[in-house]
Amino acid sequence: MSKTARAHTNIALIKYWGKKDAKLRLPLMSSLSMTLDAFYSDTKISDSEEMAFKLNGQTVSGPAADRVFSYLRAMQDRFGVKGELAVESINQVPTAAGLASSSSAFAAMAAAFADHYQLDLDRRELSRMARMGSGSASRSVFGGFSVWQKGDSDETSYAYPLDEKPEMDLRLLAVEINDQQKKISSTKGMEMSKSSPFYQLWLDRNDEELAEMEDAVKRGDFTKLGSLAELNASEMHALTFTARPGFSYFEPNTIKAIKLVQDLRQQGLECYYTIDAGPNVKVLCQRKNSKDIVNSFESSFDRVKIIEAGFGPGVTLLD
Ligand code: 2P0
Repeated sequence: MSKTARAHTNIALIKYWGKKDAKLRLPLMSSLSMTLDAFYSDTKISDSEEMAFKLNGQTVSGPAADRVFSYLRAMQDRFGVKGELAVESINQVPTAAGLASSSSAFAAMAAAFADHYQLDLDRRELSRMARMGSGSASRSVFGGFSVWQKGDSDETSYAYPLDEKPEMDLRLLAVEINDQQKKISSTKGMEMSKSSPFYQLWLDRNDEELAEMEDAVKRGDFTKLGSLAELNASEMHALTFTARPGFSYFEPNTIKAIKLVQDLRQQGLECYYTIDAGPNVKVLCQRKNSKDIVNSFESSFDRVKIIEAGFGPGVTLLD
């Protein structure tokens, strides 16, 4: 009897934004993330008469199902196993909240697949498998802080844990200011960004930014971690504005949230923003300030949903 695999989403503090190999999902840069406790995916795989995919109890068809099926076929080829499979997933991630649900989804899928076929895999192998489904999923195999080293081949591109049980006081406020589905997928946005005149600089800075972030994590230095994360996210979005043709994931309220974070910091409420491939803003802060920051957002925006998260665990099988 197959078990359900649970994986949590992660938020990149040093971001993955560019592929060297689209098929293998090999990145052009290493990335570092925080796995979150508040958002996760549960996935179970069982034998079936035909390939089937249910998400939150609803049968899925079309491109989303095709992506899952072609992933499963690729994994079957990889491990020399066969059969038709039914995938049942529950996503505890607000739809399009700007948190990559694909990170938890494919990490859980990889672990469920390994469990279904009783493959005895270590977490490095699971991370490589998850990477093939969605790049950021490679990092969700681990809890706390993890690093996805870019590597230069399928064998060498995987995530590893940096600190799975951090003692650092770090909270993330996921601020949902727009629940519309993003118009430009991450895969497409990454490709378009390569035309930015700053793209080479983005790649050249990766080693130094990663080393500095690792140092901030090791020393538990919130100020350094937050300011580096904010800078890295701003650099990523600068690529979208300066791509030819230019584009942006920002909405007017994204800018408003950025300015609010800057104002709060001026007022002594220390916080930093990071933003992924969508309009929503994630605020990094410490426990002592989270309530005041939430209150400021609620009084500055008409309709805003905020979910607070801390460190989450790596992928597990549920009993
Ligand atoms: C990240 N993002 O490091 C970056 C930052 C979004 C912005 O990884 O194309 O779903 O499936 O490998 O992992 C989101 O993209 O991309 C992402 P694919 P993925 O978290």
